[in-house]
Amino acid sequence: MTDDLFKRFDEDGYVVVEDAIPGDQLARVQAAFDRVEEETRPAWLERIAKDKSRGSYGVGPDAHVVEPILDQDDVFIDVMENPVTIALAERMQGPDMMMIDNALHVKPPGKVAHTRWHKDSKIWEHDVNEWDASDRAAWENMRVCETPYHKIKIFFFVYDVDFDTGPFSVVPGSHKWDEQEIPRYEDLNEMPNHVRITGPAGSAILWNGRIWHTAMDNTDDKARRLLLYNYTHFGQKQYDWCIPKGEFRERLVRERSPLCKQLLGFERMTR
Ligand SMILES: O=C(O)CCC(=O)C(=O)O
Repeated sequence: MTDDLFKRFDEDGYVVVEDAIPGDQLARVQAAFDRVEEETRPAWLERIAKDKSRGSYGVGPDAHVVEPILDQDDVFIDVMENPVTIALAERMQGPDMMMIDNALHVKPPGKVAHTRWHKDSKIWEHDVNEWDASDRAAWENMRVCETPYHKIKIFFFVYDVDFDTGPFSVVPGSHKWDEQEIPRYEDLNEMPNHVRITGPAGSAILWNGRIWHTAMDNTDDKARRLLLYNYTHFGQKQYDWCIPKGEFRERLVRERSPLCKQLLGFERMTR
């Protein structure tokens, strides 16, 4: 079962895991998400009244985005180190995973896609020669694919995402294609062989950052609500605004697990 999942992840460049967030935690995630969405909505509305441009993760008239999210509630840190998704991701990425950014993402009903078909990275693989001997040995013990991934993004469905809810969509297998240019389509649905990724609340999508992807128009009568986490390798660039600082950082250093501190980019955990 798991072997099949890793094979699909490697060949298709993405995989969906249902129930990644267990039921009791999902209720806490939803409560925290709803609160943050409510509290930040006035500022988002003010922004889009003045400025129609799109920023990071498509923030703008078609998407309400809050980043970073970790300092808004500790449950968002728990999701960053979700044991199910991290255990899967590190067997494709290696022992030195680190989070580089995170966001809360609301795509209100009736809004058009906040992005076009694109890929996030130029490369799909991590060069094992960039690791020291102990990381290379750890990789040999954990790996389930030939070549470690450079970047894995993990999106969590906070509420159900259906075909019409502007789902995150991909072209399976495109993460390994040589083409540098992605064809432009006015109608995003014209992309051949694309897949709209749907699922119930609590599901997670793990995907290689080089896969061709987009969001679709939200033609549903409900919002799409996701938590987004982006992981590369320890020591690589993190977005400064996503690095916890000051007293928040000190508390995390005192309270959180070695894995969490590695994912935050503070220090490598020992294995
Ligand atoms: O919101 C979406 O579904 C698209 C996300 C995206 O384009 C990205 O993470 O690079």
